[in-house]
Amino acid sequence: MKLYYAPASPFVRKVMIALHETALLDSVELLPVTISPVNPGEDVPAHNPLGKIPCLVRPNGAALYDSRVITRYLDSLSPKTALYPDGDALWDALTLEASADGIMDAAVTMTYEPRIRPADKVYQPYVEAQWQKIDRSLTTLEDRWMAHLNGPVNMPVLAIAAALGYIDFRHNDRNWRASHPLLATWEAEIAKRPSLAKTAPEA
Ligand SMILES: N[C@@H](CCC(=O)N[C@@H](CS)C(=O)NCC(=O)O)C(=O)O
Repeated sequence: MKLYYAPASPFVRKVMIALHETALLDSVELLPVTISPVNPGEDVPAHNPLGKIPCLVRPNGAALYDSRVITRYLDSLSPKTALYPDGDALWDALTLEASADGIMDAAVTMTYEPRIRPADKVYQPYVEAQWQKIDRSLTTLEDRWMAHLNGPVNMPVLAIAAALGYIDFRHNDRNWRASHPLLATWEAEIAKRPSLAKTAPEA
């Protein structure tokens, strides 16, 4: 299998976490790419018309995207691990993962906005609205999801940790820990897990 990859992408990190958790890292060739919404290059769109990573190319040449499809595929290849719960618990788990992905989407948009637009075209209220999405989500995690986060470690729980890691990596100036102490305490502990420690983005 081949994975179109960039170490700074939180969505790619989800896949890397899943590869560590399932012990499938050796079965994947990492293909580093540098892309952006205005410069997708040629390789990624040839497999994913959306031009986004992560994109996993299976041995038969068929591509899988997006991150939550790839993580579920990797889980299916590894019967000994359970990255997703069975039964009714699946729906909450998928909603938690959607929260992580939504936080990442907003945080990645905040990163792209000043990088891609000329300085005089950056629309700051749009950037602030992205942060509000994140801030509301972190509050909701503390209000409603701590039991899940402190329960069995599965892919959605790890995805939340990856989302917080990306905020630290790109938007540390927002100081999210000050207003979300429960999450801060939780994050400090789970960040020690090898699949997270080995995939942390480096400045
Ligand atoms: N929903 C997608 C989001 C993937 C995504 O936005 N990846 C970013 C990199 S962090 C990307 O490829 N951006 C290029 C673009 O938006 O065209 C997933 O879960 O994989």
